[in-house]
Amino acid sequence: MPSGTSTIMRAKLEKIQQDFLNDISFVKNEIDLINIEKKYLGRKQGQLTEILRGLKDLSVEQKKEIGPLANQIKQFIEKELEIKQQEFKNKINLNQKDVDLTYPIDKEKLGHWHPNSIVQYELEDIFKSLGFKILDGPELESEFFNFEALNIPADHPARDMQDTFFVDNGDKVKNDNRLLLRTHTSAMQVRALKKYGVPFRGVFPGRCFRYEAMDASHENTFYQMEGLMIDKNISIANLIAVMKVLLQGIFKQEVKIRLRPGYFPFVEPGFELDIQCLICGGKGCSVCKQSGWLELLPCGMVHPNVLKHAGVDSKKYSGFAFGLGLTRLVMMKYGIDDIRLLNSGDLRFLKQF
Ligand code: FA5
Repeated sequence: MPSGTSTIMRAKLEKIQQDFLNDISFVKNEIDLINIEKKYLGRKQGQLTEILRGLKDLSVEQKKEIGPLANQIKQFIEKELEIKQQEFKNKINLNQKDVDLTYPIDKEKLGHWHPNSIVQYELEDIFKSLGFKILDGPELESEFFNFEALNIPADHPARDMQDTFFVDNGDKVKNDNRLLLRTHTSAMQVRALKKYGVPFRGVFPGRCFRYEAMDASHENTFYQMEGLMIDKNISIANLIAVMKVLLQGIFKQEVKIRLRPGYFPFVEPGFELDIQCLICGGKGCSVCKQSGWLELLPCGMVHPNVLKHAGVDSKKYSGFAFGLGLTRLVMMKYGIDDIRLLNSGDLRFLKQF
């Protein structure tokens, strides 16, 4: 065979590789793939097969030079074909068996926050900006933290105002303390002070329970958000300032409020902060019991006996606490005229938020 033969064959092999790379870049389906395989590796007319077949006519020297190159290109083509084949298989699995990627998403079915949570998180943001901690507390609470630590001993008539569900836990638990479903988030006051000490500012949102007759504004399960601020020289002026920031932040409109004396054994003095009913505009309806006003934010200056239970020196420190009716606030903010809708789980109602 003439000496220029190996140069020509080398050029042919390089062209085959180039053409193959070009062809494979346009492959769209498995049929294209089969045709390419035939074109280069087909037994009868495959371009590379013909070269390999011709190797036998070369001299030993030429075989040594062209043989390995031809085999290398053959392996390269086989490998590329295999990779492409696997890609097609994966695509078929994904489209036909597992998931239809083209199926339109039904936006209606996406979940969202419950209105209680929306308002709770808005409030938390307001209080965080005022430097308050956000704390969670137990719903199954001890009689001590729910009543005694709050200056409400066992025989105190104030217990009648917050009848609740006691848990039957057999014998009396540690410290003669029964467990109950907490009636208010005030149960967190002494817990928080014992844990963090003073000065302290924090809010405690959470679920409360009471054994009582249900109507448009009373549930047996509802949410409150307690607030507590203890420091040196805290007065009623600080309490009123914080209440104003809270109400403006949440309603984003002027709301009429009234402050009147209120009795709670754990504050002295104590107040009831009412807002004018936003359902009827103050005219009177079933939500405000025809009075035009709704009890929303009882509050007051923390009683020295509560501070004593928390190990805080009431001669040096004072402060205020409030117990916001979170569920009632949600009703006012969204114009909901029956509290029972909020726990109903009725999607026709919940989807509106
Ligand atoms: C208390 O629970 C006191 N712990 C509040 C407090 C805290 C006073 C700190 C002083 C200092 P009261 O029982 O009034 O107070 O409840 C507070 C608020 O929770 C009410 O104004 C009302 O908005 C809401 N609330 C009370 N009972 C129910 C109920 N059954 N259903 C829905 N909301 C209720």
